[in-house]
Amino acid sequence: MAVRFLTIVYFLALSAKASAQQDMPGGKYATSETINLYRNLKKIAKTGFMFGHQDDLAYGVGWKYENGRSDIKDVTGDYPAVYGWELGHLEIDKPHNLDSVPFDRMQQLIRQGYERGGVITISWHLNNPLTGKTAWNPEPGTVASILPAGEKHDLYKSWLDKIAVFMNGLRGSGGEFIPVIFRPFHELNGSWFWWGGKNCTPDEFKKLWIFTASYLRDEKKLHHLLYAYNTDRFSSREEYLEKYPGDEWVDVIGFDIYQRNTPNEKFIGDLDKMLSTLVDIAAEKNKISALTEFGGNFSDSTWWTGTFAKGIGKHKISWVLGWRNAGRKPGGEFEAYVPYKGHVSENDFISFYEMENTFFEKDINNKKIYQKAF
Ligand code: BMA
Repeated sequence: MAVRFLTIVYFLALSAKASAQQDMPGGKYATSETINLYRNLKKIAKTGFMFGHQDDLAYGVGWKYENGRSDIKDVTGDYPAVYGWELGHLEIDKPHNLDSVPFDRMQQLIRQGYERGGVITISWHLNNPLTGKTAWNPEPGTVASILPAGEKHDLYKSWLDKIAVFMNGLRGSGGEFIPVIFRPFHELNGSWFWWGGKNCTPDEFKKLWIFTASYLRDEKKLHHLLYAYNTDRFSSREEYLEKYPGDEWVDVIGFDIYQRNTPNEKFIGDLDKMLSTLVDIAAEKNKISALTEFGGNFSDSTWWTGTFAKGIGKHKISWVLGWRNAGRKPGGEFEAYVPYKGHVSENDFISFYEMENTFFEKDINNKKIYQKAF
């Protein structure tokens, strides 16, 4: 009896191992930290979601580059679990990104976040390679111009070479590569970026995506990247998948959502509906799902528990990323999405922090997410 029981346990263990072994990110030769991150991100979604913030360690409302400071930490006493960073203007050899974050400092802050066990995700508002203007210059024909045989293809490759240098510079204290969830060509169904919406065909977009991911993986030998495919608000599964480049080239699927003038009740419904579709697609394709960027009703003192947590509900997503706390910008506009000390929703954010299914650094620390037994 005992022998038979042990035999069954042995075969169960073997088959669990075999199926875990098959669950690999698209980057075929991914480093072990990257593979562990990929698998653990999926596990996390079963019990809750991690909270992330763009540029969290670089600046907040009313401060810049104070070592160890973070608006999230000022409010909760804890750091976020996910750190978002942005590479726009690396391609044009600027020493700092389009939001004035110096790239060398960014690398140090990425390392700090990683050493504390945080997850790193990077977006790229790259300039328009055809016109030399910004990412928001939706010149038709731009995507075609950078595909192989296009007039700007070599220029685009030289931009990817710079991305590779930056990514290669991301190492942990043991010399290992710091895994990065790379999120290029985001909000891909909107018309405001040159790669978005009707500014290119689905076929051109897919070719651009596959060229980019295969160039970074096979030519530049980057094996510590996971790829996030993401739209803005969408209204159907078909719309969401219109430009999906294929399972081999995508590890994470997500979308960005800003509440703007939408009333809370409607926003809860919108979020719930889109997350249902997203999570269904992720389950079908065995991908990680995430709310890759969000911004809510910032003047509502109970928005976190009263609206945001309700919209997320029980949907199985791995993380959410609040966009940057730029504060008062040079043009006079105020921009912030997560509470800072003294903000009206500070107390409600603490209640949100204390919810069982929201994970911050203390929930995922000691680099557990990069280890096998999570
Ligand atoms: C936008 C705003 C801009 C910023 C850009 C890229 O949504 O936050 O101020 O330059 O993202 O980070």
